Amino acid sequence: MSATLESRFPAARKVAVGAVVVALVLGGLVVAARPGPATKAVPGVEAAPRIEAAPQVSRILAAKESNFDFGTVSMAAGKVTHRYWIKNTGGSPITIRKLYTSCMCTTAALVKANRKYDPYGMPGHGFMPTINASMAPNEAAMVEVVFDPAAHGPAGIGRIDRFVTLQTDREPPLELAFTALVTP
Ligand SMILES: [Cu+2]
Repeated sequence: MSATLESRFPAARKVAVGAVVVALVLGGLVVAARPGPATKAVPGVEAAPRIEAAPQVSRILAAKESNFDFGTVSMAAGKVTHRYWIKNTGGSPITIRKLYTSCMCTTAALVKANRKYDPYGMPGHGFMPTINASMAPNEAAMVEVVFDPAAHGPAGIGRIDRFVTLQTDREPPLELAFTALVTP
């Protein structure tokens, strides 16, 4: 585009560069001529409060770790697995209604009390199977996540971020995240 412009109008580029230089010089003069920033506090106006990090939400269904980094994952080496520990920290049972992932390259299964609830994938065409697994107070379980680095082919090379979501009958969904750097 610029090459075409230049060949048609050889002077166009020089004019554009000149305009930028003039703008910068004028801008610099304006800034230099301006009085320094007002540091005096305006009476009656308090400084904006510092924005603190969001408080930790105490969850009933809690994850021991909700972020995991696989590090470098090779497409040639095949699928990788990570297990997240989750626990019902409440005083009454909680039901995991749905379990799903953010992408077709990722599946997640719930493993608890020697039972494995199918690996679930990304919801497709509005269909999201119900898992309905109840967890007793203090009961722990594992969410077994399998990531296939080759699922996207060569287009999948690079840094990836994926999520696994658990919906319960009691509180906002629990999200488990992972990252990886996919190499050929
Ligand atoms: Cu994917």
